[in-house]
Amino acid sequence: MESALLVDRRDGWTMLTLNRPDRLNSFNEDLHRALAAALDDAAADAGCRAVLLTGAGRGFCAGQDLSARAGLAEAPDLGATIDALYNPLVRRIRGLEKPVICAVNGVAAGAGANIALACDIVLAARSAKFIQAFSKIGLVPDSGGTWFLPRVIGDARARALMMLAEPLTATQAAEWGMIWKVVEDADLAAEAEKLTAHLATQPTYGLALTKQALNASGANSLDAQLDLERDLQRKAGRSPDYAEGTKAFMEKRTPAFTGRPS
Ligand code: T3D
Repeated sequence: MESALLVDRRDGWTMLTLNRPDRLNSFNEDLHRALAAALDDAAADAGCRAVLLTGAGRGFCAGQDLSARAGLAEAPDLGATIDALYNPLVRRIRGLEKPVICAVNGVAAGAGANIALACDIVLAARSAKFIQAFSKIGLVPDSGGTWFLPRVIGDARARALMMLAEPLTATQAAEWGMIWKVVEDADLAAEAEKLTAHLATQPTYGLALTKQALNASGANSLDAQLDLERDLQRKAGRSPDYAEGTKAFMEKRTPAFTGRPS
């Protein structure tokens, strides 16, 4: 049987492909476990300096695999799966000390849409759509959606998307600031790989500190954030990449970053 997740280690970065195309890459437990293990491997591997997440086939991810949920004799405890699988996934992506790029190659629905939003930089194919599908089956948006979406597109738009479950085109998502960029379908894979390969040559430690600052900003006052920036900048200033970056600037050459903290 083919693996639910394809892991492709490239030069300095790793591509993770959700691989259940006939179920639009919806999540079952196998896929959750494989993705968690692959993200942990990427975290532990100093040679991996960026991660690209995408989907196989015509969809990115349709959220939870509903075939495991329909027709059950007893109501399932969905809080338990959120606790055990979805919340740890979002925390892994946000907490990974390297950039996570998401290439949304097709429809992203339910948790699939919100997992894309948890990534650091989101590119989407022109034909892709984002659907907060939860209300269609009586559920609440999860995987951080109610946290991410009002922050990135505003409360009014987030509420309507979540209550109506209408598809949002990739073009509109980019216009609303929900994602970084829309790319023509035929160009998505190459563009996402190029971007990830570029990020893998950048000052990984500094990017991890940047990610830490951005992750904290949603809950911090300006004062607290200024203090955090000071503390993180102190750490960045002691990194070899900062020494290399300033030296290369003065020598008018491209810096050769190692990505290491020391
Ligand atoms: O349960 C918990 O643990 C709690 C956590 C919940 C997190 C969640 O994500 S809840 C939300 C779950 N997701 C959805 O409600 C989305 C369901 N899917 C759709 O609404 C539609 O498939 C799409 C709008 C995403 C795409 O529509 P379309 O017309 O392009 O494709 P399709 O024909 O509906 O789907 C293609 C196939 O994929 C189809 O199978 P078939 O008929 O060819 O054998 C369809 O059943 C299957 N599929 C799509 N989404 C899912 C799925 N199978 C299982 N689970 C799915 N989520």
